[in-house]
Amino acid sequence: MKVAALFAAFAVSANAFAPTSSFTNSVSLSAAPRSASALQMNAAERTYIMIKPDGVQRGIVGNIISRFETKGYKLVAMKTKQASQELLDTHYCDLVEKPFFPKLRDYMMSGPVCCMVWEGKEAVVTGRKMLGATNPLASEPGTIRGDFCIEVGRNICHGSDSVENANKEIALWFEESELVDWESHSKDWIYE
Ligand code: RTP
Ligand code: MG
Repeated sequence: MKVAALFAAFAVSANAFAPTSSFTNSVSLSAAPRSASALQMNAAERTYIMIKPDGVQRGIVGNIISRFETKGYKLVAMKTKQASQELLDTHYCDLVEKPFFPKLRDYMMSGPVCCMVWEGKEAVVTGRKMLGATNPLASEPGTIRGDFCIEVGRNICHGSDSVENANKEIALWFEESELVDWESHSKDWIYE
């Protein structure tokens, strides 16, 4: 009997130190302005991040992955790929009429790209902040472009600019079966 009581007491105290379940508890314990489903949707937001051929050639892939990992985002898919002209025409469909587009397409086809899907709360807008401004000379130090490049035509990494475009780009570059739905063991240490 004494052993059982001791075990029960230990279970209660151990529970006090355990991280709480992220989404359900944060919604029920606080007067959060968003609904549980909105919070869950937000935490599952996905962005398409693509390291361009210069980033791959210069060996910056690991550093960029590390930034997204250590921020707390979850890697849902990753692969290297040689982009085709058709794929790039679709991906940059809003830029095909721009005078710089032929150069952009040649640059993007000059070697393999590294395609990734990262998931987490506000992944799209935060991914863009982590990338920095399109022109690397205008990018803040500490951002990917601010730290690693100089020219707009060699700006090493792409990031989706809206949730809508992220979903389109993910569907363009990945098969549905390549997106892995998994639960991070760190989630309760990243989200309250
Ligand atoms: P990205 O799509 O690659 O993430 O870049 P972004 O949103 O910051 O910029 P966007 O306007 O979408 O331009 C796409 C890429 O085209 C090249 N660019 N060159 N020469 C130029 O004036 C010029 N402007 C844009 C850059 O590589 C830019 O990232
Ligand atoms: Mg863009």
